[in-house]
Formats: sequence, structure tokens, C-alpha cells
Amino acid sequence: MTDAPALGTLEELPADYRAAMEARNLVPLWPSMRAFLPHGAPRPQTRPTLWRYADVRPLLLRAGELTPIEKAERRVLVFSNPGHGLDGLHCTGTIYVGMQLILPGENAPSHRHTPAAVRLVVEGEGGFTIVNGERLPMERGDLILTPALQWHEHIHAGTGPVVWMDALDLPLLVGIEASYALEGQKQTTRNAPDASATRYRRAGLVPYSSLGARPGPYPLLRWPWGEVRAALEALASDTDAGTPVHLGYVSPETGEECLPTLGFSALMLRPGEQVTLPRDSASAVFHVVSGSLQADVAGTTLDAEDADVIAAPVHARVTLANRSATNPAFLFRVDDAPLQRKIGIYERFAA
Ligand code: 1HN
Repeated sequence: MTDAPALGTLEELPADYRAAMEARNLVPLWPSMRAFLPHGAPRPQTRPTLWRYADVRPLLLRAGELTPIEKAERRVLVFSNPGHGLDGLHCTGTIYVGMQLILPGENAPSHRHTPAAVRLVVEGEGGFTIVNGERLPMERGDLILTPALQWHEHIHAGTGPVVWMDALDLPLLVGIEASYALEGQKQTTRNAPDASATRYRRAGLVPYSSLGARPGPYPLLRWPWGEVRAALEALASDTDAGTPVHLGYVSPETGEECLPTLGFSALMLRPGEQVTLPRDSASAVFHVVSGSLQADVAGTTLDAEDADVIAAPVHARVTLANRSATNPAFLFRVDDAPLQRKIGIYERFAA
């Protein structure tokens, strides 16, 4: 790369010229050109950051005592990346992540909004989400989609706290000034709970009636963890040590990522295994489903356990090492690769 010449500064310009521009809502580009368009690589504000569930859980449970659901609508603690300022609700530049608590008998009311969301269930039994009338059970490790503008509400019919991780493309929607929500009535559930996971029970098999038909955008709404884990274990048996055991969540109808902006994948680290993920241009958030690992994210070392969350900036090199010599570790990853692919900027780097 050649060294580009330094560009002129604002201070070099005559005061009267600057004042004349300002009065007419004009700004010269060259003083800020390099900040908006750094040479060689992006300069992300996102910092490699770890949130420990051991820290989050007591604060989330206390929110359950302090703030009734009616006063919260969604009782969530947001994993706010300090590189963006805590009020920005950024986990990365495009990805919002928080953890949500619902207590027995509570109902987080029905609404829909332009940001797309997913839930990854962390703990508790008896919770369920209703998406457009479909009742979806929430069990630990399950991935549940609530795509853009789909009605959704959460209900807890069991005992004990239920906690899940929410990931949304909220920062993106805020960035394009398109974020808003509509409140709704309690949904009437169809008499076919978890229908999408029943119809699309197994990869490679689709309802016959869907063959040749134009696929609906979101045929499958829930991926039970037990099936994801079994698929990872099967893949591990056919993957060389040191090669990532990594599965992507896709639409069973199109084979494409299941949401337009965010991508979801699951990783297994075999006992004692260390893997370096192929470096790419996407930003990502890792959630430990179970296990104990050491992550190196763009040169920052972070030790993570069950339910901890790690933010990785765009273009980061990520190495993951299972700290257990006897147990596998499982991770769930959210990234913005689908968005980057759609706008033609997704890159995979050689190292
Ligand atoms: C939202 O609608 C949910 O539906 C969770 O559970 C977190 C964060 C920001 C904006 C909307 C939910 C959210 C959210």
C-alpha cells in the first residue's frame, strides 16, 4: 500500500470561509475524509469485550424484583460495547445483544417491529414465544426467529426464571432511521404448536407441497438445541482435528441464511481442541452454550464459560481453545455476514 499524502485540515481554512460554509449547511470533505474512509482496513469502534453470565444473572434477577414486566415491556439488560458508548446499545456496529428475564405468570406483550430478532434460550423451563400465532417452546440452547415485522410475545407458564439472549439488527435499523414498533393484541395461537419445526423436521426433507412452490421467507422458526448438538457431534466425527466443526442455520427451503441481515451458526470445540476461524469482514457475537474456553479476539484474550458472551469487531482474527481436556464446548455465533454479502462487501481473508 502506498502512503497517501496528509489531507488539509479545517484549521488551515480562513475563518470567514468556514463561517460562510457553516451558515449554508456546508462542510468540506477533505478534513474528515480519512476518518470516514480509513485506508487499508476499517477502524471499528467495537472492542473485543466479554460479558460473564455470572455477573449478568444476579443483576437480571434483581431487575425482576425492581421492575415489574408492565413497567419494562421487555425486561432486558443490554450488552453494550464500551467502544460505542454504553447508551448506543451496540454489541457490534450492527448487532444488538441483551439478556431477557421473564418470571412465572408474566407476559411480555405482543408487538412487531422493523428490527429482526432471534432468541437463544439460556435457562429455565416453561417459557414460550408466540410468533404470528405459532407457539414455540423455549428450551435451553434453542434458536427462535422473530423476523422483521412479525408479531411476537413471550409467556412463562412454568416455575422459576426463564432467561434468553436476544440478538437484533437494531443498530443497523437505527442507522438507517427505520427502527419502529407497533403494539398489538394478545395473539390467538393456532392449534399447531411448533408447526414449522414439525414440518421441517429433518435436513433434506421438505413438505412435498412446497416443492416447486415459491418458498415463504421464514419456513422454519425454531431450531431445537438437541438437534443442533447432534448435528455438530455427527460433523465432528467426520472433521479433522483443528478444523472448525461449524454449522450454519439456514432456511430449509432455500439453503440461504435464515434472516436477511444476521447470520447464525453453531460451533463445537472437541476436548482440548484449538481452532482459528477463517478471518472474515463480518462482525460477530459469540455465546457459550456450554463449556469452558479461551478466546483470542483481535489480540485480546478472554476466558468464557457457560452463557458468557463475546463481541468481535469486523475483520477480527478469532481463535478459540477448549480449556477442558474431557468435555466438548459448544458456541452459538451471530454475525452480520448476510448483510455484508447483500451489499457486496463480504470478504474472507487468507489468514
Ligand atoms: C424486543 O422487541 C425484544 O421482543 C427484545 O423480546 C429486545 C431490544 C430492542 C428493541 C426491541 C423482544 C429488544 C426488543
